[in-house]
Amino acid sequence: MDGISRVKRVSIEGNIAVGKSTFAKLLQNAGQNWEVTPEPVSKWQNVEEATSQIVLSPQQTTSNLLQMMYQDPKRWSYTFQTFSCMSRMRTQLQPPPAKLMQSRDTAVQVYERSIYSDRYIFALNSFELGALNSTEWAVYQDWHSFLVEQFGPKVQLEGIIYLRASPQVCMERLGKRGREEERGLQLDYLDTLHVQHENWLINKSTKVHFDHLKNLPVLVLDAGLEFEKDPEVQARLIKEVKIFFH
Ligand code: DGT
Repeated sequence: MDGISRVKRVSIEGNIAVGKSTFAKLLQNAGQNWEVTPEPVSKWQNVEEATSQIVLSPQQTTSNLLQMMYQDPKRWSYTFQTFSCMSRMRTQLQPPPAKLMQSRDTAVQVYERSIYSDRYIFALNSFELGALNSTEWAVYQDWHSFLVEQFGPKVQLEGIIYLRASPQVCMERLGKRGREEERGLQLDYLDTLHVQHENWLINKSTKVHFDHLKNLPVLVLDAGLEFEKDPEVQARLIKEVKIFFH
């Protein structure tokens, strides 16, 4: 087996503000054999800075696509999904760092979310809420399937960690962190995203289109626990992950 195929690729999934980044940092610190690639939220908050080809004229302001999407979902959700999925695709296509490939023990590359939650959580939800119309949803699915099929094993995962918490708990955490763009978010929206996560990862009732996703191991962790500041809870959760992906 070569170095790349020995590295397991795992994504952390869960509702907005459940604590994916916090948990990812814990995993990163849990050992040499774990590498985390954070989600590029800052790219969505400043599109031009993220795209090196674009030169701004002095009058032009930068685009905060996250904010635009929340302010006018019908106008901007499709654009948002193309950009978020493209940035996730880029992340998943990057080869793992050398230290993981040289590792003798199980090495794990961890992503915060994935091209699969882009589709089966957010794009699907946006379609069901009417923020993507049926044409946009069809076009999205067409290029998404095409890219996943073309890239094949390079963008496949070996597992998912689902940080599961009630939408109420996520709403509280969202309020505490106070991200400007999310100010107007309502509990209803987190409810719909919670249902999408449950349908995909627990009930398995979401219709997925890729064979490798159908039997993907999913580790469900109780993220309703206050793990951010409690070292005992952290140690317990990390142990569960290590046993699962041994
Ligand atoms: P964490 O670490 O669990 O607190 O996670 P967050 O909330 O920092 O990260 P995430 O991925 O749940 O979402 C970041 C923001 O971007 C949040 O306002 C939701 C939004 N977002 C992320 N991905 C998508 C997407 O594919 N579509 C849409 N419409 N919104 C997205």
